[in-house]
Amino acid sequence: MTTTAVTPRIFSGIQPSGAPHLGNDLGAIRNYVRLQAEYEAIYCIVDYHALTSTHDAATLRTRTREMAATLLSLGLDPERCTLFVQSHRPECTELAWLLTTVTPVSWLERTPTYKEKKQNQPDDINHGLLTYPVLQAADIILYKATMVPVGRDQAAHLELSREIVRAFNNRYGDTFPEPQAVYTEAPVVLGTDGVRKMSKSLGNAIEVLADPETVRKQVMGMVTDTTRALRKDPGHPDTCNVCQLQRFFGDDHEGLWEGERTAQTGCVDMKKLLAARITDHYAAARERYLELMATPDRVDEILAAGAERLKPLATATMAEVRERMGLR
Ligand code: AQP
Repeated sequence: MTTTAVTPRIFSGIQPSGAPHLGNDLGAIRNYVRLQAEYEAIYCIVDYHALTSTHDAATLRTRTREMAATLLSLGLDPERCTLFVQSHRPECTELAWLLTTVTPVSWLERTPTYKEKKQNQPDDINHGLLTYPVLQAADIILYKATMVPVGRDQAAHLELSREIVRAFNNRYGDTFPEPQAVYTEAPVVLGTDGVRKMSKSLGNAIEVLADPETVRKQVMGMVTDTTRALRKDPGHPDTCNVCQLQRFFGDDHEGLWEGERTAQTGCVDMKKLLAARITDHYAAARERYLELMATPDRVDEILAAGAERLKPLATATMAEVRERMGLR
């Protein structure tokens, strides 16, 4: 008997580890919004995951609600998708433990994000960082999701999820479908340093719902075309992060790029324009966000309803898994 899910179901998680940025939106959230119209969509604020780097209870609670309000203001519709908090549906932690027994430690140790985190937080290399991809696999397959909208930085994790699924299915019979990553046109958004991926924790982010002055400062601090020493030097829009971002905030980027190439436009002009366009683009979402944060009970209700809606699915998967693994 095969129990592979038939209905295409998508799942994705986002950490409440700080203010959401352009990388989160262009790399993942835009796809969350688009795909909720076509598929059964489940989106999760992964607070268990955030505990691997956030250790202050009040901060985590606040950021979790802020992340929910952000996602709703950017276009998630609770009528069309299920939005919930990871720890409100804790079956994933039991499943994660069971999955650790089919996951070789060597798979986890070679994960690029684990290696990066070891460098970024050398005084706090906790066990959760190592087993992060197992919990992530559990998050996805608890709901038998087959599509996972993520940024490219998650590619290795997704591959690991697939390997874990194969290992489980080989040992206990066909239980879970293999999830596939779904990318946007901007699978990797570089940070303001122009080198590393934009990240909440690296101090190189442009926050999508920050006030206009904060956005302006973050954009004006961007590293531009490093080969362009003088204003009269021709620019290289193909490698300039500011020029690349213009693609997502207007349909005139070809013209703007030509201005760079012919040195009619300077890097500072481009940054001012980008900052103004980002602020305009997110103005309505920012307003919705402020409204939602003024009615926090409404946000909490949506999250509670989301977790409740998922209960039958989570319970059914766990019953099946326990049966297959011989747990009585
Ligand atoms: N720079 C990026 N470009 C494209 N996609 C990105 N994502 C994150 N940064 C970029 C995607 O956003 C989704 C949610 O990410 P997350 O918050 O769960 O985890 P993350 O990738 O670790 O994001 P950060 O900002 O780098 O968080 P911290 O600093 O806390 O580790 C994911 O789909 C991710 O791919």
